Amino acid sequence: MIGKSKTPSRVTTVKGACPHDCPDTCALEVHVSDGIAIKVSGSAAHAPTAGVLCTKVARYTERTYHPDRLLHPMRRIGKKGEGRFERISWEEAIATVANRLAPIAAEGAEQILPYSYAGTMGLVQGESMSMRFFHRLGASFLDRTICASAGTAGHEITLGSRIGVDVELADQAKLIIFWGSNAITSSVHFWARAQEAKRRGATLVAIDPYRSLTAEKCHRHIALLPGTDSALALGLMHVLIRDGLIDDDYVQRHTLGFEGLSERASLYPPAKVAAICGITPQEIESLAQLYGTTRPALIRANYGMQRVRGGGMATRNIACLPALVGAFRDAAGGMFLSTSGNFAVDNRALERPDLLAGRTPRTINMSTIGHALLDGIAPVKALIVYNSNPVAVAPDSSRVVRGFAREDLFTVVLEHFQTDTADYADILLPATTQLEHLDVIKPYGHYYMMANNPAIAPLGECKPNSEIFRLLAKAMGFEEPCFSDSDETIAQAAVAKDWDFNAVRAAGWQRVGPAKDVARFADGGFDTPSGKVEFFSARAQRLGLDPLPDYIAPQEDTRSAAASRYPLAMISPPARHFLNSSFVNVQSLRASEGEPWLDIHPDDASKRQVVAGGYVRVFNDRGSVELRARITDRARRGVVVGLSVWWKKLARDGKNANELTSSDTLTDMGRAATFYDCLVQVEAL
Ligand SMILES: Nc1nc2c(c(=O)[nH]1)N[C@H]1C(S)=C(S)[C@@H](COP(=O)(O)OP(=O)(O)OC[C@H]3O[C@@H](n4cnc5c(=O)[nH]c(N)nc54)[C@H](O)[C@@H]3O)O[C@H]1N2
Ligand SMILES: Nc1nc2c(c(=O)[nH]1)N[C@H]1C(S)=C(S)[C@@H](COP(=O)(O)OP(=O)(O)OC[C@H]3O[C@@H](n4cnc5c(=O)[nH]c(N)nc54)[C@H](O)[C@@H]3O)O[C@H]1N2
Ligand code: SF4
Ligand SMILES: [Mo]
Repeated sequence: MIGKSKTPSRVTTVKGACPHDCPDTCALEVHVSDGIAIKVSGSAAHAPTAGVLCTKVARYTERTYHPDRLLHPMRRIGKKGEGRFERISWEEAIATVANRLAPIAAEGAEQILPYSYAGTMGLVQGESMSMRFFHRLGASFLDRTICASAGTAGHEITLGSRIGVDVELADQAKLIIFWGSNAITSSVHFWARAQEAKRRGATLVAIDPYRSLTAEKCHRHIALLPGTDSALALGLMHVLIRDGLIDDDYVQRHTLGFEGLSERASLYPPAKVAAICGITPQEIESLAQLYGTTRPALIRANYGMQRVRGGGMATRNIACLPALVGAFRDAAGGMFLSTSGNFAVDNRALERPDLLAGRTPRTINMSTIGHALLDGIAPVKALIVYNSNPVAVAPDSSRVVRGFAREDLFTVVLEHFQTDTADYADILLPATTQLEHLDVIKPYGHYYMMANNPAIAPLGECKPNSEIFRLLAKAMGFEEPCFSDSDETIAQAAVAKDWDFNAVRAAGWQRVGPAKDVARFADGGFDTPSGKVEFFSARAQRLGLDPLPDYIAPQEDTRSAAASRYPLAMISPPARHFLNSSFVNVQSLRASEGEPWLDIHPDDASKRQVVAGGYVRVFNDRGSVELRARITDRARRGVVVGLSVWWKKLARDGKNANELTSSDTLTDMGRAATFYDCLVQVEAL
């Protein structure tokens, strides 16, 4: 060996795709040396990614090789919630789960409930083998409402499916309205395009109760009260119609129900709307002027305005605006909530609902999981959680915890880490991360189907979700051939029939949808029942909803009687360095966020003797949480802000903002959670 120098190992690059619940779905380049991922970077060749990743995923190796990664199956030995486990083998883990599920299934399979969301947006590691397994069992359906279902419903009854503006054109817009969207945090690649638009002279406007990172960089910021967006949209319509700023030709040819809309909007003059929203009439007048006279005008709505009782209606009203002014005539103008409507994924092939064999199990709403576990008419006896951390993220957390703590509930959790939810597992199963498994991802912020190649071998004894459900299916004696499908076969079933998944995999992505620069709705062609923008919606009427846009006040209104006890409206939107509750346990990212803060306006703070940096108790009838006060006019008067979603166990009092949020009120459409419809009181500690 003497004299021989060690040859530097070769670094290879593997094409991947970010799995997180983020509109940007970046193309990743995973740099691998000696079987170790040494760096993750963004692909320069993928136009939406443009060579840049957010700070979270740029640190992906820190998360992947985190010393706390779960590496072996485990069985609980402590009390539920205590977090004490012992290592077991895969054989024992799978046999234990199968042996516990079999008698429950024999008695009534609906007593088994999957609980999952978008921890990974991968179609293979998401709802494919897992749903085949649950369909074959006849388990309860899960209504996946925790995020976007209210906005989706409001968009659908107005414009049809969500085919948002191509992000690659956003730099051509002359006006961009960020409506309930903190793009710097939650869609940084859209923000990069908006900045380019700004450099080219575009005006940026933010509509947000909080001076978010995005709002502070916009030319204008309208800081309305939470849950009042539907009124603001009606106020804008009022002025647009009154001042003749509408595109008559577009309205006549491509919309339905203008007269009704016009009548409704006449009931919302600026003075009235200003009082509802807690803003000035002038702000409404001048935004309407700007919107009615600037083209291309793009509304970048995100989901911030739909987490309140009237969240469906808010989205619906906002979606009416581009039709009124003819903004859809421009490729860079219109509405951008999501682009997921572009992609035709064959969910039947993935999930195989035929395995239900005629059964129609009950549906349980994930946003009311606490109620389902505690007071469901028929009990939930087994819960299988994957791709989600409900003990931290679901509303009305003390109820959720009481449900998860039930001694007679059998809980299985598939995870990367021992999360707040994992602490309640009977059996805890270690799952692979995106660097370790194959997948294909349907994005919701651009026009490319994305493929992910495994870059490294699974760590420890980790297995992909798909493989875990394959093993469970086998142990339960399910013999249908689909339970033997490989991940490659599932991925091929997910993408368009005329594509070769292997080719997509080699390229990393495949663009779908219209050619660039095409104004998709310039000549109408919406996929609503009438093919038009439906100001009047018969579908809404059939659902028992108002067929026309209207204002629905928040359930917990700052002007209601309840506000005498709980006068502050609390919102808990995403923190920049976390992704929901993912990444909270990554030390460097948690350090960037500091600790669980409460942003409070100086006037609201001084009324309560709250001092900067002091701890406060935030409470309502549902619970309380201790946060550290940050006195700042980023929070408007009457609104407090606790950026989220913290791991409870990493907070000083073992709690997070969801102690305060409600599961008693759901949204007007889509049965979604009302995270930002939440009155509280604050006291100094
Ligand atoms: N870094 C990071 N990125 C994320 C996430 C994350 O947790 N962290 N989460 C991902 C997920 S799952 C989703 S769904 C999206 C989230 O996307 P959104 O839910 O749209 O979240 P944000 O983009 O942060 O925008 C929310 C903004 O809406 C504001 N807001 C709150 N209430 C109201 C209201 O009543 N009206 C209006 N107009 N604004 C309101 C908040 O103050 C906040 O600034 O982002 C995704 N991207
Ligand atoms: N107060 C408040 N609460 C909120 C929100 C808010 O704004 N405020 N936002 C809500 C929204 S928009 C959403 S979408 C939900 C999100 O809530 P969740 O969907 O629960 O998202 P995360 O908190 O990111 O948890 C995802 C978990 O999945 C795990 N995971 C990731 N990939 C895999 C995999 O391949 N296999 C397995 N087995 N596990 C994996 C991660 O480790 C992580 O613990 O939270 C909601 N909760
Ligand atoms: S979280 Fe979003 S911005 Fe960050 S790498 Fe993933 S897709 Fe890109
Ligand atoms: Mo979400």
